[in-house]
Order: sequence, then structure tokens, then C-alpha cells
Amino acid sequence: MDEKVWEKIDSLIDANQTKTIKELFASDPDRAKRFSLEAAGWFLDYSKNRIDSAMMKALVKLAESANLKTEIEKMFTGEKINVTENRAVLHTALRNCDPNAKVFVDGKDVMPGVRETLSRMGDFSDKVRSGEWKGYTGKRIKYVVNIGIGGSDLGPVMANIALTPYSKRNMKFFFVSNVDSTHLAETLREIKAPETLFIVASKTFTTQETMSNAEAARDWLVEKLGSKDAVAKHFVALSTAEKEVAEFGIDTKNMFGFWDWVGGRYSLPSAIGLSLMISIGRRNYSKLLKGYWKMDKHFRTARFERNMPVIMALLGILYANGYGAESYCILPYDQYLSRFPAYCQQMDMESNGKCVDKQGNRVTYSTGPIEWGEPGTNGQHSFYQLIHQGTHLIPCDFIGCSRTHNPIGDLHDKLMANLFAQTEALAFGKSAEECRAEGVPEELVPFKTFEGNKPTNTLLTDELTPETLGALVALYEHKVFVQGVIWNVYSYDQWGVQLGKVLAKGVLNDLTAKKPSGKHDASTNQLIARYRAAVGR
Ligand code: G6Q
Repeated sequence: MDEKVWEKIDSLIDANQTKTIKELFASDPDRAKRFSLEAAGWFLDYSKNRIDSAMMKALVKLAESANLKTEIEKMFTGEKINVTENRAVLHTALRNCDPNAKVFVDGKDVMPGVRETLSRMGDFSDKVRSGEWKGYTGKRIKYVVNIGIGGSDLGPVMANIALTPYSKRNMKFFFVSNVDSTHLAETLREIKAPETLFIVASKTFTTQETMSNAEAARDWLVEKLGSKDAVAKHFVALSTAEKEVAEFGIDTKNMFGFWDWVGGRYSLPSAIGLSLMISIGRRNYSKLLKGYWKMDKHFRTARFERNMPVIMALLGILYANGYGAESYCILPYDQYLSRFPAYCQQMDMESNGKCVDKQGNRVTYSTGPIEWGEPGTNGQHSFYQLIHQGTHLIPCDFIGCSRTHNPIGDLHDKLMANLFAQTEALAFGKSAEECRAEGVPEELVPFKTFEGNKPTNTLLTDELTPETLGALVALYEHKVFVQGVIWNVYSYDQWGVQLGKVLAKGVLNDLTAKKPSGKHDASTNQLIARYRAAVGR
């Protein structure tokens, strides 16, 4: 990161140390308006942050000094910015709705393939939704089970919940990810084989968890329907690995492909979104892509001072690197976004959880923050206490929708009142004087005082729709991208995940072999021995 720019930011932090968010509001009546903007159906109010115009200027310099503009173009135009895997990073091509767009990788336009897959997915989901696609015994599909993990699970799960109001209510959707047999077993209890479609979602088609669950599901289906021929009617694959898909026994006509330039955690708008498309239909799925695309265009073209993902990224960097904040909270005040924090957690922590810069040196500053969150108002009755009065600085994003899909009495007013009230309380707190004026006994004043000055962003949309969901996901994707550029880390590899995949194989051999190798450390050997004894090996 540019040290000169950081000197400026640090000096502004020092100068502002005594200026609380409350004082910043008091001295600037236009503040709320100035530090707000709209893009792709979302309104961002970032005025409740520890910033003024000088700070925002310095932060924008940070982006400029990292050549952000050039880096954005590199991503959108298919340059191989995922250097350690020698791959382009083109999730933006998946939702490029311009019918004339061309995007080249290795001299080949990828857009015809993107459009062709989308159209095949559309035809297939139409057939499943209408009942034209029949199972082996001639029954229509009622249950869809997506088997995948990580990037091949979290996006579809999050979006399926988020877009429930648009879902086909006479069908049921399940997501099996964990290699814990309980996950599959409990799902199998809920479904009927003749009416079930299994979607095996795996970019590599080699992931232990997914393949084990898929094989077990295939055995279950064959046993229930009495023939291996049933597999073709009940299994489809979402993958980049045609050979492995065929080996599994899935007809490659029923395989929906994608490409190595789609990272797992960015793959929701690829074939990985098939379960969602079946649920909400191809038209709503197109609207989701349109929402993504709107945010993509905003990100690519808006100047940094008015660029929503850039602003959110810069604010995150201010707290992580300027104030030493270690974590960061995402708080959706919409039950349909209940899995959005978990989805962002993977996207952010897998992308920027890196301690080595692009030159291969250990970084001297903190990178990706610990990200967490729960839907409001539940969190208010658990961990908000620590955000209000604990010793950690935890910047928060509050996300809300002005209209609910389910109006019941004044519940929605109450929900939104809570959202706004929390951001107000976090920013402005309650002083000792205010407590005394309320008649709080002197001995309780220290406990009932709220420092305030806690930074929050508020994101508002009129309604959660396929389009606004797409835009929201793209917003966070691009925020992560910008931070990766400024931290100078490779955001699109995940060697830590790969390590886990390799390690588990070695240990599995030792759990099941006649004699364990004893090659591990003393603790791991002991745990392996204890497990073997308990299961009688
Ligand atoms: C995502 C990661 C990881 C991946 C899973 C599943 O960016 O690479 O979460 O999505 O490990 O991988 P497969 O899709 O290959 O099964």
C-alpha cells in the first residue's frame, strides 16, 4: 500500500481523533446527503462513518495509487489476473447482458458459450418446472437436491432463500454440502426417489464431500428405482470436467458447463445457479443477471468518489488498517437474506485471507477482515452488546428493504425502526450527561453510558427482487476485488482450501487402513488411534 498516502490518512485519523461522528454531524448539516449515493437499485448512506471530505479524498488516492482503474479493466477484459493459477477472472462475463458484447480469453470470445449455456439451462429448467421432464417412472419432478460444497453451495443456498417469494412453491429445494452423512440422510427422508432431481454441482468433479454424497445419492436412487438406467433421468451435473462427469454415469447431454475463469465463490451466475433457475424460472433468473450487470457497469464506469463498491472497500480499509479493526459485520434486516452474511463470509475471507503479496513477500499490514453477521433483529438480542459497549471496533453494514413481501400489521415498520435506531445508537451513543438527565443513578451511569462513534453503512433498496439481489451480490464482489487490489494480494486463488482437500485424504487412509501409518504428529496420531478403537478397528 502506498506509504505516502497512508501518512496522510494516519494524520487525518490523528486530527479527527477528537472529532466523533456526532460532532461531524453537528458541524456539517449536508453530511447525510453528501455521503450517500445510489446505484443499481441500492441507496448507500455512509455518513455514519469516521470520515470527512479530506479523509474520503485521501482514501480515493489510495485507490488511485494502486492503479485501480487499470486493474478493473484487466478483470473485465479477461486478462489473467489470477496469476498463481494462470486464469482470467470473468464472472462479470456471465451476466453481461449486452447481446453484442465480446470478451476474449486467449483470443477466443467467451460470450457465445455463456449465452449457449444460459439458453440450455433455461430450456432445461422450463422442462422441469412444467413437468415435461419426467423421472424414470414417468412422474414429474417435485424435489430438487443440489449436491455441492463451498462455492458450489453457498451461492445457490443464499439466493434460493433470498428469492423464496419468486420460487415455485409446489417444488421443494434441498442443498446437501457436508460430508457428514446426517446431511444427506435427513434430506433423503424428505424426498421421494421417483420425483427427485439431483444436481451434482462441482467445478472439478473431484471434491471429496460432493463426490461422496453424490455417489451415496446415486446408490440410494438406484436401489429405490431398481435400475441403473434411472440415473440419467434423475442426475444432472454442473461442472467444468466433462470426463469425470461421464465417468460418474451422468449423460453429458445433461451437463451444464462453465469455465476455469469462473471462481467457485463467484459462480452463482454460472451453471451453478441451475437450482435457482429451476426455482424462480428463467425470466426471473435473467432479472437477477440484469441486476448484477447494472452494478458491474456502475463499478466499471463511475468515478471513485461516486462508486459504491469502491467507497465501501475504502471504508473497510480505513477501519482494518487505519483503526486496527479485526472484524466486520454484515447485518441484513430481511429474513430472506439470512444466509447473505455466510455467503459474503466465504467470498471475502477466501479471497482476501492472504498473508503474501503479489510479489511473494509477507505483507506488513492486515488484509481480509474476519467477516460475520446474522439477520436483524435476532443479533440485537445476542452479540450487539459487544458492538455497542465492548472493547472491539466492529464496523457494520446494515441492509434493509423498504417494502416487505409479507406485510403483516406493523411488523415491517418495527423491523425497519430497529435497523435505523441501531445505526443511530451506534453512531451517537448516549453520554453520561444524557444518562444523568434521564435520572440514571450516579453509580449506574458508567454502565448505561454508550460511547457511540461506531461506524456503520446503511444499504437500502425498495424491495428485495431478483434484480436487487443480483446488484447486491455484485456490490460485495467488487468491494472484495478493490480491497484485494489495494492490499496487493491475489484474491482469486485459494491454496488454503486446496490444502484441506489434500490433508483429509491422507488422514482418511489412516482411519481406514489395516494399520495406520503413524506418520502424523503425536496429537493427530492419538486422535486417529482413539477413533479407530471406538469404531472397532
Ligand atoms: C471457492 C472455492 C471452494 C470450492 C469448493 C467446491 O471459490 O474454490 O469453496 O467452490 O471447494 O469445489 P468444486 O466446485 O470443485 O467441487
